[in-house]
Order: sequence, then C-alpha cells, then structure tokens
Amino acid sequence: MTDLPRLFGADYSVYVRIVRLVLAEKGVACERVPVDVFAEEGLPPGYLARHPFGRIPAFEHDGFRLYETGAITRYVDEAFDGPALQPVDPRRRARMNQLIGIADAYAYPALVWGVYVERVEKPARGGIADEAAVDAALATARLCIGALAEVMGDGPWLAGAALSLADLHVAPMIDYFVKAPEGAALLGDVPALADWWSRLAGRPSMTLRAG
Ligand SMILES: N[C@@H](CCC(=O)N[C@@H](CS)C(=O)NCC(=O)O)C(=O)O
Repeated sequence: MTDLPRLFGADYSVYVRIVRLVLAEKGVACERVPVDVFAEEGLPPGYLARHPFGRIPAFEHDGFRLYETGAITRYVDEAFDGPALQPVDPRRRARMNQLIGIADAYAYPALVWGVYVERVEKPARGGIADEAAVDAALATARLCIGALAEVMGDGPWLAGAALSLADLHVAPMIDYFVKAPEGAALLGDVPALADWWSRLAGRPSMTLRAG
C-alpha cells in the first residue's frame, strides 16, 4: 500500500494552506505533521534536513522529499489523479505561472505582512501598526490587485475557464488581506477580482480550516 503523502507545517501558514487547497481540490488525503516555524523552542530536531531554509511547508511522498510550494503543488497535480489544475495551452499555462510569480514576489509580502499582519495581527497582540509600512504595502497591494485582474482576462478563474494552481496560490493571501478593512475596500474597487473572490471563497476546499 502506498503511504499517504505527508505535509509538514502549521494551519496559520499561507503556503501550507496553498498545498492543502491543492490536495483538497485533487481529492488527495494527506498526513499532517505539525511544524511551527515561530515556536519559541525553535524548529523540531531534524527539520532543517527537510527544509534547509527552515520554512514551511515541506512535503514527502513515498520517500520523495520536496520543499517550495510551487514545486509541491505542481508535483501533486501531476502525480495524482483528480481534476487537472494546470492549463494545457502553453500561453494559458504561462499566465498561470505568471500569476503565481506575482503572488510570491509581490503579493505575499505586501498583502499578508504589510497589510494583514501590520493592521490586524499586530494590534490583536497588543502592538501598534506601523502606518508608514501599511501605506507603503497598500500601494504595492493596489498594484498587485490591478496586475492580477489584468492578467486574469475574462475569467471566470485566474488562468481562464478552469480552476488552476494560480487560484489556489493566490487565495490564502487574499483571505488574510480582506480581513483588513483597507484590503476589503481595495478588492471591492476591482469588480472582476471581487467576483472571482466570491466564487472561490465559496468552494468546499476553502472552508477547510484545520486538520
Ligand atoms: N518559498 C517558500 C516560502 C514559504 C514561506 O515563506 N513560509 C512561511 C510561512 S507562510 C515561513 O515558513 N515563514 C517562516 C520565516 O519566515 O522564518 C515556499 O514557496 O514554500
């Protein structure tokens, strides 16, 4: 019998959630192994052998170890049955990869760290938001939302007619972003992306929280 793939990480993580969304959309069960990168006691012994950069997620399937979310999700899509999550058309696939690149390079730092963590999480822990940092992040966030909408084209999904890895990569970032009032307002200013978000947020995979 084939072992279940193992996913190392924590529920709060954007990148762990991306892999969980992809597994859920493919209908692939996995074993979760808790790793809290922000734990006071540090990383579990031996974790750096799986992920030398000490980030989450890490993944293992039948002895094949992998880290980097984009590599994991493409592997899951290609190695398992279930609906294909990458367009076959080279240009559509290039758009999907472009969207994932935008998400990693620009959206994650701005939407999640610059807006959500600063505006929502820091005050919830008794801290004070750095308003200059929020303003700077919002400017980048506006650019990101505009770029995603432009690359998306006619939709209804980010890479075209079918749900793809791009939707599932961007989703956890938007989910944190819209928890900040400025994030929700900014998304609302771009109707194509706001409509996409309502479509995506209602999928069963998106309601998975823990476990
Ligand atoms: N390039 C990595 C990024 C993963 C990443 O940044 N994960 C965050 C949690 S969402 C993390 O481990 N942060 C710990 C840190 O920054 O020290 C990937 O694609 O998997």
